Amino acid sequence: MLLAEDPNGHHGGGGVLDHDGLSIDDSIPIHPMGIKPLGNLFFANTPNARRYTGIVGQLPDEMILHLLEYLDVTSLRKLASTCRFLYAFGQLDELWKALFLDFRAEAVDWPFSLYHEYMCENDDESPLYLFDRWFVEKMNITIGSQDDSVYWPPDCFGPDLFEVLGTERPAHRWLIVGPARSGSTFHKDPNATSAWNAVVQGSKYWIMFPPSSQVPGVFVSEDSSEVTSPLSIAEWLLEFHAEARKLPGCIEGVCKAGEILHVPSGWWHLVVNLEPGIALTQNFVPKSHLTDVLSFLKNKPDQVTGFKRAIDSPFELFVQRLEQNYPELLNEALDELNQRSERKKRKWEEAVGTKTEESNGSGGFSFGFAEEDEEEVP
Ligand SMILES: O=C(O)CCC(=O)C(=O)O
Ligand SMILES: [Fe+2]
Repeated sequence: MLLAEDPNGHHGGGGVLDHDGLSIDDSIPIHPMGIKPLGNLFFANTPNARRYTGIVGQLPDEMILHLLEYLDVTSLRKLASTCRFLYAFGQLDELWKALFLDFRAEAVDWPFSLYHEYMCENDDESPLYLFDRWFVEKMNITIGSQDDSVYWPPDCFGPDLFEVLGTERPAHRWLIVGPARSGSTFHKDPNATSAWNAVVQGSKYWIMFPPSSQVPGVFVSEDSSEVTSPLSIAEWLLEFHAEARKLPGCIEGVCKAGEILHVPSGWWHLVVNLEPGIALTQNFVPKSHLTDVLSFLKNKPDQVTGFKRAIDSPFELFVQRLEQNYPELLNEALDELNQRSERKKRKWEEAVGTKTEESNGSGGFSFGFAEEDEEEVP
């Protein structure tokens, strides 16, 4: 990067016209900060801004950029104000994107009175959202079928098989409070669990897609361990909503106070509060998705979340508890798990050609699509 003064002292307009009547300045716009490609250095007779950077100027551009990645917002601002050359570096989107994304992931630990004040007064595009995982303990309330219970999980979902883990089950229930515009960006719920979400007050807009969908504007790493949804909810809605709602399998709607929404295992969802609201949510493992959960715990141990650190193998613990409480269900689910991995193995062998047409009798090479609730083949 060469940062030089524009020798003619102008920034577009009034330049030489070529024979099509187009100004050369129009076709190759001058960089707003006067930055020119490094090759120009050899012919430049204008001042090179690198000269005024002191010791930093001795480093190659790539290394300066790399060093700047280590700075926080304040240091980056200060350094960028020391000279024109560093100011230009300090404007780079990549640096700010990294700082901004960190900032967005920030959590605060506030008393409720302060959060309530914030909730009533903020105009933020993506307001802070309250997820309290310890509300039962803090409020000393009872949940379940006892007489003094304040609520009980809806019966229609059947037994929650993670209950066999008792106090060793991963985090599974939250009280959610937030102002209008707060919400949850696209995600799948943890450990292939299902969830229900009950609106107590307010209303929520939901948009959901089946597990194997590619949601526009949401980037998933090859092993699906990382989901990057770089836009805020409002930005996603402006940029991608129209396109996304045309996709097959898209489901959207509004849940009002007193209504409960079911999020089946593996479904993508984005949620936004249309007004200030309170909700309760619980993650659970229904019989119909036991195989998905066992498969997740077994095959993606590095992506398993919410278990206490002391639990070495959530998969083994779950299998052991199911053996004691639901032996038949466990056998069925383990059989299904074996069948799935056999199917994957066969598809792989067909794809890489280790099986001949004769031996597999399938007519040769074919790519299948993952069944809807089947784990994607990494
Ligand atoms: O109410 C919300 O923001 C949605 C929370 C959520 O993702 C869920 O219940 O699974
Ligand atoms: Fe969720």
